[in-house]
Amino acid sequence: MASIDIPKFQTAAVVDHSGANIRIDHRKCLVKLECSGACHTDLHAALGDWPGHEGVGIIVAIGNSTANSPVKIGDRVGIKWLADSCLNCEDCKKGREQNCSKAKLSGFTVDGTFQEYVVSFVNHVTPIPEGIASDAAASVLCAGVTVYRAIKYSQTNPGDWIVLPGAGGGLGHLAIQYARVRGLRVIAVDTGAHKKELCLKLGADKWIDFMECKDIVSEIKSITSGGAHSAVVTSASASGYQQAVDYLRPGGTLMAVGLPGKSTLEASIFFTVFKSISILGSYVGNRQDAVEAIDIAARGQVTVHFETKGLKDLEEVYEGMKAGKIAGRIVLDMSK
Ligand code: 8ID
Ligand code: ZN
Repeated sequence: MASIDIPKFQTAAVVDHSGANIRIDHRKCLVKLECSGACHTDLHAALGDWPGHEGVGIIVAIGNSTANSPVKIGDRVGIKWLADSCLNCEDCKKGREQNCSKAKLSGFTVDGTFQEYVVSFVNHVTPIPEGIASDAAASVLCAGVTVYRAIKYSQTNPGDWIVLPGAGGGLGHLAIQYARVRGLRVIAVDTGAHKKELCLKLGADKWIDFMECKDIVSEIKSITSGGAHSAVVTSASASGYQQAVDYLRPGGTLMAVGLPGKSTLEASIFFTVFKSISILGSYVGNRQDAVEAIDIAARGQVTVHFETKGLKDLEEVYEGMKAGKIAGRIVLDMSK
């Protein structure tokens, strides 16, 4: 294994690392993390020892047998939820690497990015282009990739209306911007003055406060003259899904992204059929989605709105997330 400057001990969230020698074999690399975004999925999942899946850092060691590695020591790379996949199964070959039955998931089935060093996989780390700072890139790796892909497959065309329940959150505030890049008109749905200001600043055409608006369906139908073309739901609660089929126009698409774990999707079967509605699920993204999402951000067309905290502040970040107080994202600085 080739390597540079690897200390014996490191700081990690949740549990202390024993400082054992790190073995890096075939297909793996060791990344010294600079920062990591905190995603609501980390809170939903909160059982992994080292959660975190929006990391950016520098490769400091690489397995010996990776002569054909697409990355090298010194490269700046991103670590996403999908840490690795087999690349040979039907799902991988069809470009749904995230559905690979051998997929390894950062912070869930393999250690994640809330630590100083993480072992990752040379074929799946995302090269970070120049022109974007590491802290600004971090949340593109999950929040950005996820909404970029969901919007890409939302069956919308420039000028169409897209509704974004959860628009003021980590995923949602990036969804507003990726939707604008595709020429869509955006109705942002979330709550509170702070999120309203953020959504409108980022280019939402209309704002609806779901706590204040008495009739979201008529409001959306009136704004869009008959219904929205698509809804990409990134709310962390089931309530964000409730009226979506009702406010979509015929032929509209509901993209399910937010993951309130145990909830079921309530939709009128009659109107889903009668209005020819498509209901689709969208789960993170593949390697190419990650490259495309990060390139758009590096060109300055999408900007993560974030506040920086230290790794030690993780508990407080989770509290803020539970209370719905975080507009945009929190990015953890691994050196703090
Ligand atoms: O691959 C995926 N599908 C994927 C990837 C990453 C994250 C899915 N997720 C899931 C997360 O697990 C979580 O369930 O997407 C959801 C949103 O993640 P996030 O953006 O990281 O969470 P956040 O920053 O807390 O934002 C959620 C927003 O939803 C709003 C909240 O106010 C918050 O701004 N919201 C809620 I809760 N209920 C709402 C409602 N009824 C609502 N907005 C509109 N209407
Ligand atoms: Zn995530």
